[in-house]
Amino acid sequence: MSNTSKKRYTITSALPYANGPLHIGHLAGAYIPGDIFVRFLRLNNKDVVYVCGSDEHGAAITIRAKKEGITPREIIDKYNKQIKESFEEFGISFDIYHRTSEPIHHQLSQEFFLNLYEKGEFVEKFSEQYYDEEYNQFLADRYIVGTCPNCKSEGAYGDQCEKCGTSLSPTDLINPVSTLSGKTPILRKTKHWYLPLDKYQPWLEQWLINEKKDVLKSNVFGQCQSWLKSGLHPRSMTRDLDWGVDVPLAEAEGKKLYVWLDAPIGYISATKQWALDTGKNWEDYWKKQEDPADDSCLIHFIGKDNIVFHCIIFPAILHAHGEYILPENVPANEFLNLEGDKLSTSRNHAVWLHEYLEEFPGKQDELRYVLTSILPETSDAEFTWKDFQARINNELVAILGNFVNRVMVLSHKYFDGKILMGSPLNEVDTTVFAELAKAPAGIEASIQQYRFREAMAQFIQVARIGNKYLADEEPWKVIKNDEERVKTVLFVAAQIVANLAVLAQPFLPKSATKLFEMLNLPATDWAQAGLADMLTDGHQLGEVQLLFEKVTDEQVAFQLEKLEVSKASNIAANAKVDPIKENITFDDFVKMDIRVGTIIEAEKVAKTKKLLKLTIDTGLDKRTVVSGIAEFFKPEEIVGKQVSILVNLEPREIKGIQSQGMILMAEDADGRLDFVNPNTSVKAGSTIR
Ligand code: B3M
Ligand code: ZN
Repeated sequence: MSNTSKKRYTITSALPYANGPLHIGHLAGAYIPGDIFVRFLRLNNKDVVYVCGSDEHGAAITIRAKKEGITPREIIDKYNKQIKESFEEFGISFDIYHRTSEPIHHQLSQEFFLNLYEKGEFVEKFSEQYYDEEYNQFLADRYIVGTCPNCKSEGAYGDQCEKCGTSLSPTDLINPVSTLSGKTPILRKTKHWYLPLDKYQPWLEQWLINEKKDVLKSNVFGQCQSWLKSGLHPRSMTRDLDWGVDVPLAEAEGKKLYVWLDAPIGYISATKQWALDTGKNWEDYWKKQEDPADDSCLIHFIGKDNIVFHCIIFPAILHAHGEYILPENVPANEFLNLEGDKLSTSRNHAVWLHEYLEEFPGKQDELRYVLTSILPETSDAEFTWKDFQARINNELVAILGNFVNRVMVLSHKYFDGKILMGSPLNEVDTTVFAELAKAPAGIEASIQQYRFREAMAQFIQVARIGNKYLADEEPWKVIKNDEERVKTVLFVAAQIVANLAVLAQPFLPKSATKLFEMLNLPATDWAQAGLADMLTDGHQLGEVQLLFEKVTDEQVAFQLEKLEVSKASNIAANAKVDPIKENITFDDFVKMDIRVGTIIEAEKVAKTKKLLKLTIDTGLDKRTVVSGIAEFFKPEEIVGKQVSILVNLEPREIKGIQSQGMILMAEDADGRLDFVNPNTSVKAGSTIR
């Protein structure tokens, strides 16, 4: 049975952490694919619920709150709102966008935990965990960083090294440091409840390797296989944290559920809330039915970093519970890179959706188009602004937009916007109709295999057929001597436009709506696609609307500049500053005699790169100082400049020259030097203190 022939569907896209805005990598990972799939199902009149929501627990939230100096509650409220708006803007058509901070979710997560607890599924274990004595807190997951034992890179988190992808425990880290206090933590005993993944390993192998081998995408299957190969270990389902869902046990006071236990349950609680709101039965979408053929088809759209949680841990939880269906598929995408570099929130190397919406107002479909065309379906992919421009200008504008516009404009010009059947169809026309009839099945097959890039390419191919048809038939020339033929050409061309409207719906929802408006046709379902008579003889078209506009070179340059600016400010922010030196007494300080002097001569010291020989009028005398500033200043530039000079430094010989004193310079982390001089001209010899 194909994955789109089931009766009922439960479709999820990963719950984004409400700890920051969304960028194009999010859209390309889990949301555009999910949305295309769901829109396709709905167009085929399937019973589907598409759920998502904010993931509002875990260290991701509390650490962000600390960084912004506000409470976790303020963080999740702020970002939940922003994320939700971005999804709405881009037409990601969730039936509900929920939040894991909602009571209904806390309750369901606790029920799940208790269900497993009462069945004796958890293994209870005391262990030594890192503890920050200054903050009185255990350090789970992202609260601790250190050197990765695998790749030796610094800054690996307590749960994962982002450099090499290895999954870690805090105690694996070399030189662990608390991200709260920056200090080395101590070990302290604590009790936790572990999910015995090792116990479920045989079952997981049977399910994943035997049943799902030909169902999962190869990148997903490969990851599962390697997890299973290296052997599963018990994983703690509780944490010593003060933010999250309370562990519902008296002896676990102050402990919270592991965020990766509660977050996927968020899919279920979201469905529950949606069912309450719409009068549906949530269990139809999540629980095993009497007849397994009636089970809902559960599909998780995610990014590759979430594969283990959706293919191994959550299924193990659902299996241990027993009443729930398992995912039919987990079509995870790989990562999207940006201009040759990883997308990064912390380095601000990203295209943020809320900024895109401001800078490209009304251009949501354009981004959907480009991202769908480059989705990282089987390997990492790359977004560049040049490519963005090229795809929009050369494909959306030049092919799709241009074709539709010509059909609309010519029909209005020649026949007042009426679609008329003129002379009988000829062979060219019937060939075009035959091609049109084939298109939906091809697109459908690609969507069923989660090959959305391919599906999109086939969609734009239909517009190509239309463009070529018009170019070959040249109605603007034929009109001079054969009006009846022109009627037919535009009749055929308008049927192609109508097909494009139907086929555009899963991919480009805003444009599809515009197309239907232009055609003066109600939106139709997928079954209409491929038909040659969507518009009847005499049909009146609507007004011409602009579908797409070209992206200008200036817009591209602006975006590239923005990325450069954040790169530069990162370099500045990452630059190390020297640590503060040991305290000195006031007496130490006043021992230094610093004056304002004026450079009256400057020349390079022969055979050196860095040294300048300066003659300085100190107000007391004229003296020679050798200074290492030649890489930054030319002698002629600095004559006449006022400087601060330490005049009572013991004279030193440098390259055979007696240097009497030292001029004070500011030096940044990259070793760049600049003068420390008075703001206005002051008398030489003035004391600096
Ligand atoms: N919030 C991780 C992420 O955003 C996590 C997904 C949860 S899905 C249940 O990558
Ligand atoms: Zn590593």
